[in-house]
Amino acid sequence: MSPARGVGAVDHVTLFGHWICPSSVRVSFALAERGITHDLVDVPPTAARPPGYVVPPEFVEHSPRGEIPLVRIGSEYRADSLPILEWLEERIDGRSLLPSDPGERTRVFDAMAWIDARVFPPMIGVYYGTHAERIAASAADLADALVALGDRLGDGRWLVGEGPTLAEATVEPLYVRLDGLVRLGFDRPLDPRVAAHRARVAQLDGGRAVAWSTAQTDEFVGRCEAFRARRRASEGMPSGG
Ligand SMILES: N[C@@H](CCC(=O)N[C@@H](CS)C(=O)NCC(=O)O)C(=O)O
Repeated sequence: MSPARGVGAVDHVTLFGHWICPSSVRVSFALAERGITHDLVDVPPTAARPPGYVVPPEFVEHSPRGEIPLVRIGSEYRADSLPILEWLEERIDGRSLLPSDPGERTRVFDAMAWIDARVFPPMIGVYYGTHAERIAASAADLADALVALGDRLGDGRWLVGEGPTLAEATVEPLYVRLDGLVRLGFDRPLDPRVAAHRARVAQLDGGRAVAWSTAQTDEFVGRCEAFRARRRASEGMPSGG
């Protein structure tokens, strides 16, 4: 495999991650969008591991919380998606997802933190919600967050500045699972500015690299429905509850 621009042989990039994990998708998006050649070591989240799956010892040794994504560059490791995105920018030259203007860079980091704090919790609340009331409340919170995301976009094409940035990498995992979220109870209309942004991001190299097939959406929905059923059964709730 030939190294990407700016990456020396000793700085080869390896991602330990999995397509269903939103945090891994952020990193996969950025690697593809920046044209960084890398290896993928597929490490499914615990809940998605097939019987007999053996976690790679290198992952166990270097992942501080046992979470994907984990990235290795040369002999160094980093965990946690947002710090990984920043570290990749520092370490790997070439196509960047950070503007050169310091004020705009700050706006990108603010947008990333805002998406993580405001959009992701209700998104996770929808798909891990066990009971109808919790799912509906999360769907309402997610709809509000996506209107706020639309306000951030305004009539712009990108979240910050004139082109895609790490803010797009941060939000893309929501966009790839949105069809699945609708099937899992996100029954609110999508802000049209967000819908247009989603379509724009899907056209990027990064967006194409992490897009889900119908089979992947089906698997995501099936896993979440099975999780809900197991939870309800363990709580002794009726299955419709
Ligand atoms: N804050 C972390 C969250 C990472 C995370 O929650 N990863 C999940 C999978 S999406 C995980 O590895 N969970 C542990 C497990 O499945 O055992 C990040 O942004 O990278």
